[in-house]
Amino acid sequence: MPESYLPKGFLWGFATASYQIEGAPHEDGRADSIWDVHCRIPGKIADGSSGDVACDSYHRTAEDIALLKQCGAKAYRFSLSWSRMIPLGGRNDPVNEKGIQHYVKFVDDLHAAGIEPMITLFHWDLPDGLQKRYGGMLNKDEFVKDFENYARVCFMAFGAKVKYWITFNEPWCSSILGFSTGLFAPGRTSDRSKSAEGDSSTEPWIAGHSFLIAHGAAVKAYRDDFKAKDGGQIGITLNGDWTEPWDPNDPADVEAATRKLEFAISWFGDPIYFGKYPDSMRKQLGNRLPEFTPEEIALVKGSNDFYGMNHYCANYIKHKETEPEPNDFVGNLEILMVNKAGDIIGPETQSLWLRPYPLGFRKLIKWLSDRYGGPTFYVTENGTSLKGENDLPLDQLLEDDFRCEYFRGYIGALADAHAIDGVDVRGYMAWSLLDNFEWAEGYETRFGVTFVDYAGDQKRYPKKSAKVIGSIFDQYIKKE
Ligand code: GCO
Repeated sequence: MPESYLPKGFLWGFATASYQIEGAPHEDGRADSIWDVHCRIPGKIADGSSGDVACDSYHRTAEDIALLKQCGAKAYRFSLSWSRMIPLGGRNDPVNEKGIQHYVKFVDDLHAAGIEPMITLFHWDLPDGLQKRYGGMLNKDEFVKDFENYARVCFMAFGAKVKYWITFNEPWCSSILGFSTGLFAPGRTSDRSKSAEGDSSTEPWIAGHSFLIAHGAAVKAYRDDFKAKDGGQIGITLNGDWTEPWDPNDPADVEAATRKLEFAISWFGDPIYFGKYPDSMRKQLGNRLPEFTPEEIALVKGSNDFYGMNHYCANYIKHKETEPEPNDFVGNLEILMVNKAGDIIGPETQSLWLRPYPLGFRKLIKWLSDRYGGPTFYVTENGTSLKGENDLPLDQLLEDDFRCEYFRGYIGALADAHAIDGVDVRGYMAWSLLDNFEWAEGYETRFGVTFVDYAGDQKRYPKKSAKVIGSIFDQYIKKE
């Protein structure tokens, strides 16, 4: 037994997202989401692919549950496709009974297998109807009402069967990648070579504000009308990488490293825990960052039963001497893989942005715990791609030692954060159960503990990591 440990009853399992795994885009009444539309625009997805088939999980729920069981998973975090539940998305649009029944059965099947469901309401796939009707997240008032209505439909459909609810997954990604760089749906940006529409200097901040208010409204709905009888908890999932100063002896780099965390995480975390945006953001963005009304503060402040944390990697941060560009969204700084002393933050993976650095996980969760007064954490995603994995022959690909090491390092770091630093963490969902549609990178980047043979009828083959991860948790989780 290692010195560090995770608490008794620790909930571990895997995470996925509807558009990345389900396929069946037009079955049983589902309508387009903004991702269906985005994938049809030439040049948006690296390999020209889409989520049309993906892992075909819509038809293979039994197989996926069998994989979870085989790994020993205690929980499964998945997202609902809003376009299956309410195909056109809005509060006056019809609810799709077939879509609801699909997920209700899935939740029942998970329970029958002894696996706890954790539901994400929104993992980026907004019904396209709402994008077309009023600009989606850019129209706060409409979006908030429609999201609250959708959330209520879900709370009602699942009742006490679901104890863990996540409103939004990574609103940073939806806001910045969807409305600043334009890499993700709906693909809006000031860069006219990429999109005919968009204003990167204002839209991401407007979208982010809408997410916060919609989160607050859904949480209020749950607390007012469902929590007492259904007994669940609700929170938001925020992503963020750890930051180290490029030159630890330069106070400007040290400050920039913190500012990067504030722009990436506290943008959402501070309103939820303190009722305001970080000063560093207000200073740089001025009135491009929306103001909260007193009613909005009342909705948003205190709106997390738990903190859902997605975390993958770390970077070195170097301050900039120049004035911030109007489209800057990181806090006027450079993000680097190598520091002043020439140290590399971590080994390469298939994802340009992802360099593993397990100690950064411990440092970040401690930083968050200190800043936000010791909330309960559920790690809702953590995992890695492997450089060149997709090019390997199957037998080698299944021996994913790099991924096993990643999980050993990161889960060990989490156990240190709990046992030594006193962080209250109660669960961990690895990303991901399956190789799947990796957004703008298509199918070339794999994150699964299960290989999915896209050329061979979506057949699933567990990798070594699928077998190893349970033994790592066994080592760390206290038995009594
Ligand atoms: C994320 C996403 C996942 C990604 C994963 C790997 O929430 O960023 O939830 O959808 O696939 O992060 O890039």
